[in-house]
Amino acid sequence: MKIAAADVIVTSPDRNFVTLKITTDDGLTGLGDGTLNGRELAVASYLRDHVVPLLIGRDPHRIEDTWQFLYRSAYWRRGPVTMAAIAAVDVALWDIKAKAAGMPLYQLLGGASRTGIMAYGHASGRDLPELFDSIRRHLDEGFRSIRVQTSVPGINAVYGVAAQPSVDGKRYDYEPAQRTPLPAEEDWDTRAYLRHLPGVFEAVRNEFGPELPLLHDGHHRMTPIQAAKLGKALEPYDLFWLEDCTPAENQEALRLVRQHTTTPLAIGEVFNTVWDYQTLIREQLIDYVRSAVTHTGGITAMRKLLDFAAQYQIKSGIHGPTDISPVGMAAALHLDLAIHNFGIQEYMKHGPLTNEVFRQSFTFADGYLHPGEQPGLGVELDEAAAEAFPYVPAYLPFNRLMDGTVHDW
Ligand code: KDG
Ligand code: MG
Repeated sequence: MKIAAADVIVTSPDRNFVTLKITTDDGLTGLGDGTLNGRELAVASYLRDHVVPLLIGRDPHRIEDTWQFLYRSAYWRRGPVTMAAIAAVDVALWDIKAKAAGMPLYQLLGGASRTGIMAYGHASGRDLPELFDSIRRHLDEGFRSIRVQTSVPGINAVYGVAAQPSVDGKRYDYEPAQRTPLPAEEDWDTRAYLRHLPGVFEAVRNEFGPELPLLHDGHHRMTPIQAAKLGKALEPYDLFWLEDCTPAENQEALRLVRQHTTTPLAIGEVFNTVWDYQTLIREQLIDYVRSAVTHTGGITAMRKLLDFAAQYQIKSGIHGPTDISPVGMAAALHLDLAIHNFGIQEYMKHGPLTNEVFRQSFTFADGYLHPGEQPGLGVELDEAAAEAFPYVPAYLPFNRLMDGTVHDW
């Protein structure tokens, strides 16, 4: 079997997505997700201009060889654009291999290690009543684990709060990339956030009881000592995890956080290789690996990363916001089902137009996702529908401290 064609499809139903479709001379097709929020066209060009010409004529079954070839022959290693492009190829080849075998992908990864994949949803509110309503709505939709984000008094716009106003007046729900010509500017005050958040979790525990798994995303905004203080303050509320408490590219910073708190820590949605985790995993400075299959070189690389983490009792918490396409989400679900050290899966539902373009076979019921039993990934791309939604420029926001200093968003 040979690769006969590889097409890069950029479509923007509810938001932008970059999809690679590989076709073999036998007529099999495979899909891979290369979406990088706010920088989509860089991956599309990397694929179209530099990777697609290298794929034609290759044996699609040689997945490891193709991965190593793309990683090493580029000379310029790592980085989100390169690793998203490699992920798109890798996942498309796994899709083809599983279709050729007539099996859902998780079977090729060793078969199911569990019957369902526990997923968490995103609840948020500008104040406690709105937050409680949002949590209740998520429970009604079947979620059994909930991420909690709230507005902070004195701050106009905070990451992850669905109902807060956007620059262009549209409601973006949990999608932070706004379709505006320039990135939206938000404000930030860490001390105000640290004062406010423990009270929110106290109120949520009082209302919903001790059992409900609760998560929170700090979105890279704290220094190590601030993160340590927050982790300690949240201990009475028994969080499932505190995510991205610092900009974690300084792995050593997590030693300080870890010394001070037993709140479990999750990190890595902006990471793209195992090297970003070396100290974090070896020194057991985190509890959950947050990388996306889409941004970390695909199934091949994520499997190795999660196997490395398993030796240190660190579990998966694969990134699954709406900027991961249904193709990337399906790849995550097959891996989640197969690995032993599964922790939890993030699940934000895509919009109705996205679901028209990407026909999916995964299911969600009573808190658990399942990738389904279709051969391959179980996602089909309706190319005619995709064509009806051309790319729309969109940017993630950024923020400034009260004195105007640019801060971590
Ligand atoms: O594109 C940025 C989003 O993927 C990110 O802000 C979402 O932090 C996020 C999360 O935990 O889902
Ligand atoms: Mg996050």
